[in-house]
Amino acid sequence: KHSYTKYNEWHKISAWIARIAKKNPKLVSRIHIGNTFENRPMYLLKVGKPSGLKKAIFMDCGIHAREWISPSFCQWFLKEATETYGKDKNMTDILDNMNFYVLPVFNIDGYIWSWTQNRLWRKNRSTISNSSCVGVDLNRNFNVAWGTIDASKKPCDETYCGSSAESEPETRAVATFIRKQLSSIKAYLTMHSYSQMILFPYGYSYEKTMNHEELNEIAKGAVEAIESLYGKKYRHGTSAATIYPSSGCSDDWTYNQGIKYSFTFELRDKGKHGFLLPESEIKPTCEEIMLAVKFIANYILNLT
Ligand code: 0X9
Ligand code: ZN
Ligand code: ZN
Repeated sequence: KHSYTKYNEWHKISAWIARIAKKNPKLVSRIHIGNTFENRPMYLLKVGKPSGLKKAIFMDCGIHAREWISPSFCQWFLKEATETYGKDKNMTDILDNMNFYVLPVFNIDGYIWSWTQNRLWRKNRSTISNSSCVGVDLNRNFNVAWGTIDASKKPCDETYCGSSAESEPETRAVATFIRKQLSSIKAYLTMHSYSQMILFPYGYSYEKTMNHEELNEIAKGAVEAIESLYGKKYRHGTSAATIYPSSGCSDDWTYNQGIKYSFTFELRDKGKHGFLLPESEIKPTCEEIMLAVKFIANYILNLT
């Protein structure tokens, strides 16, 4: 039986992805969107009751290898969706009226590396010609202000942005899928750790977006929902002003593609354990983040 309160190795997550789709055929399906640098298949889980034209929310986890709590949340989300659909009124409402596209692990090769070779690995595992260093920071590889701020052109750096925007197969797979589904995708959520924040565009500039006030209100509501459960305080604000400015990030790219509700979550904790968050904190973290995701889903649902 799949454990949602332990960190799972990739081979377990991969088997679970196949199983959860098979066990819930009326609610969950598996979509192949591409392959990683090391040629592993990347699957999205599409969650929602099938019906005609529906809004959708795209959510990814594990773009950075070492941020293990992030894939744990995507797994938890699927567990909650499949176990409470038809029982919990709000979850039923949400999944009757919209789809979620969930990518449980964005950076599979890096995730495996963080289990087997280097727990604090961040990047993917692509090899680079003329360099012995490995890996591109996938959250610097999107085609938005690419290679400008807090991004390195040096392959040995942690924030190496790649040889060009979307140079990496993982980035390309996600960007291609989102471009194809732009008419339905209303919100984009990307899960990171750590520091307890809900961030929104821009990250590559201190300018405010067109709907800055609205994004701020949504993020505020989401952090209040989080605090209501275990009292954990998350900060909210633009990426540039709240965490630090950076370029080539997925949330800014989706925003500029027209997905006006794009958020980056930085999950627990605030540095005591950092990336090495103990397994005892998986359940409470996932529970509080569920409230924030449902808050945003309800907001999107109520848009006319
Ligand atoms: O630097 C990042 O990629 C994210 N933080 S992390 O510690 N998980 O690496 C923050 C990205 C925030 N979004 C933008 N700057 N657009
Ligand atoms: Zn991250
Ligand atoms: Zn602790």
